[in-house]
Amino acid sequence: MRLPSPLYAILDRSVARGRDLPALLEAVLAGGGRLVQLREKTMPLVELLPLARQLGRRCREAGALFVVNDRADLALAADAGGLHVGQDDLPALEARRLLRPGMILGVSTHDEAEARRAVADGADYVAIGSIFPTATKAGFQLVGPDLIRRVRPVVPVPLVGIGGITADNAPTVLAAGADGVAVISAICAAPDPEAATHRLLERILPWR
Ligand code: TZP
Ligand code: MG
Repeated sequence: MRLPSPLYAILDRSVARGRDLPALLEAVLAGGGRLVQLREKTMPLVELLPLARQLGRRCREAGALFVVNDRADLALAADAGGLHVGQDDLPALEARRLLRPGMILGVSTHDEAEARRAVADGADYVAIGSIFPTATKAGFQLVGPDLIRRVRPVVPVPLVGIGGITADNAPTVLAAGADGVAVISAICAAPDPEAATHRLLERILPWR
């Protein structure tokens, strides 16, 4: 599997400065983003499901891949294109068994062993982080770009760096061997999320 875009835009209301997620998604799409994740940790599922369906529909219309974070039930119910799980979520092997054919599965990892296991368990891509310090995830584990360098030769699926990534440092992550970068605050907290998306892509695309 090839990522549809080297920029993975993660929509998270908690850093979005009061903007709603449909508005943020419009900005991301207008800025050229084509790989989008819904990351929402606190909204009751009964409200989250219609929101996920709305975002997913809009992504499909725009030719973007829509991935749901954390919850396989939500990804399935919302007809998302994929699911992203961390080490404390439903194990990748179990998630893979639940997903429909064609849905993609991403797994967050923090060391080489986790990355290898993710692939063995059916991950279509592996996220590695936190690459840089970040204010977005409490208790983040700092791994640095060096972990990408070490995992790259042993993992055959696309690798995505995450954590503290900006337009300025994204090239460092790609130079270490990542296929893409995932960002939350660099887009969601930006004064102009459309311009931020565009600028990130501008910095990233020469590395493809
Ligand atoms: N996993 C590792 S770091 C991180 C996650 C979800 C937070 C990334 O957020 P930001 O704002 O792009 O640093
Ligand atoms: Mg999770």
